[in-house]
Amino acid sequence: MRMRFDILTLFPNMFSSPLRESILGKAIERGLIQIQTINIRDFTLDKHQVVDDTPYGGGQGMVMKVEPVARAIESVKAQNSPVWTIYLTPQGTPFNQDLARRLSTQPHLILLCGRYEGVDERVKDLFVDEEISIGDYVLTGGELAAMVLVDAVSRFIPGVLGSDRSAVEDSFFNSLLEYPQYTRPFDFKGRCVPEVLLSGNHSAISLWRRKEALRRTWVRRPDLLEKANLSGEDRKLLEEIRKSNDDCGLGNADCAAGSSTRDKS
Ligand code: 4FV
Repeated sequence: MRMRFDILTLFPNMFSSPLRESILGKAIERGLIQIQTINIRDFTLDKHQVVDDTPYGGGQGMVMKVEPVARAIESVKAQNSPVWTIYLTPQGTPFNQDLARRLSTQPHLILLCGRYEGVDERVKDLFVDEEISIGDYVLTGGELAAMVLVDAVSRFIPGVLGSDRSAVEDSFFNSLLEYPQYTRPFDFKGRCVPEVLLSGNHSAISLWRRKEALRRTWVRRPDLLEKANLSGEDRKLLEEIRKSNDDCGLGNADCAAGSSTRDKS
């Protein structure tokens, strides 16, 4: 399975390097994903190539004109179908791993990047299938949001993460935060790697990792615990974590985070 992204933007050069490096770069070389940038300004008909205008009703800033965006979208749709058109905007559906996985089932996405105060509302009425936000903050343009989406979605394309890895194992897959990771050296400034990780006892290791993922999620993102599908074992571990937290009476983070590294100093 391969996936195509057509990115409509006023700044196509922004995409030259970020999407050509490392994993995504290799995925493009291997034809697993195709990324095409389209300059909306190329779809203006006037000699000044005007793409924005003042807002009806007054107010600050400029609005992207409907005609150039409409022509650009129609040019992509004319060559390909089916196409699912996404507009990146703070007013959109919050982007997350579940949404990334769903979008990865689409063979072809158009990503429309806004600038200024955004696009004329009629672009959304006539052409946009879904509005998506990468977070509750305002960017200068939708381009960075489009890159985030391309990266997160492409990880679900078989082969993009390499044969042995699949996005299915990721944290957030079962909406828990990742457990702590360690590599050599064993002892850094007196802080040592938890011995269980060197024990070779795989069930003990996966139990330790599950408990640390639950602990970290409980401490940092209790909202995720609500929607996590927890097993009976998980609930028992969570009880131990809560109890160990109450017993030591220390602040949440210190105690809850206390168990991972042992200070040898
Ligand atoms: C954004 C976001 C975002 C708003 C005005 C572009 C900017 C400008 N896009 N998630 N947050 N877009 O801030 O997706 O047009």
